[in-house]
Amino acid sequence: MRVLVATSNPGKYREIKEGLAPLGWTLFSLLDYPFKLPPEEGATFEDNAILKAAYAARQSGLPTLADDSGLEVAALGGEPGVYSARYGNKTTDTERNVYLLERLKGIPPEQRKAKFVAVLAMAYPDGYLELYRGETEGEILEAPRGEWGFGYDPLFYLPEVGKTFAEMTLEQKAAHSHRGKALRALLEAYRQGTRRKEQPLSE
Ligand code: ITT
Repeated sequence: MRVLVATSNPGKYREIKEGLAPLGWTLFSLLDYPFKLPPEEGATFEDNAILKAAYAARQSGLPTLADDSGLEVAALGGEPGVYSARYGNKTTDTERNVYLLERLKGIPPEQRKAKFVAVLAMAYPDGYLELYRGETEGEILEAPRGEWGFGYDPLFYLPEVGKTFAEMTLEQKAAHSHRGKALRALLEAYRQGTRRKEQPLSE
């Protein structure tokens, strides 16, 4: 199957490409279909994932996978959530990490629980779509650790592994991450033939 992976985030694209490899699909990216994704106006990860996948499927005429994801920090009432990519109106990952650390200043380690969420939407040009969700719980450190990954990875610590996502290899991150879990749910659905066709898209 020929599938468009509609993300402008290279870190996400790399992880999705690795995760989908066992299916043997021919993947295309927004470099092959250079249009801009629509503004993310939804209130939930699901809404935004659908928005991106449905739009890109219509534009490209290909089955299209989009990912909407983010970090929910309990002590900040779930911030930055769906605003993770533009938290504090900052433009780079490093600035957003500094901003997050400022917001959590003075909050002790035991109150720095956080959750990463990823929702994958697979939209077909004929108007059907599927949703897959993955979540991973961890803690926000007081200073960044590690060089790999992207986004908030250097601050997101998994106590059971003793590493941040940025200290893990691509394979190790995939084994634990929100995106890895959502991708495995998709993989299983396609392998077992239990794909859920959720709902027709509205025009
Ligand atoms: P696309 O919409 O083009 O896919 P984006 O980066 O704008 O790219 P989102 O709107 O879904 O995507 O924002 C997700 C943000 O959440 C992302 O920019 C990171 O800051 C953060 N994020 C999501 N998954 C992450 C991960 O695995 N590691 C670190 N940060 C992550």
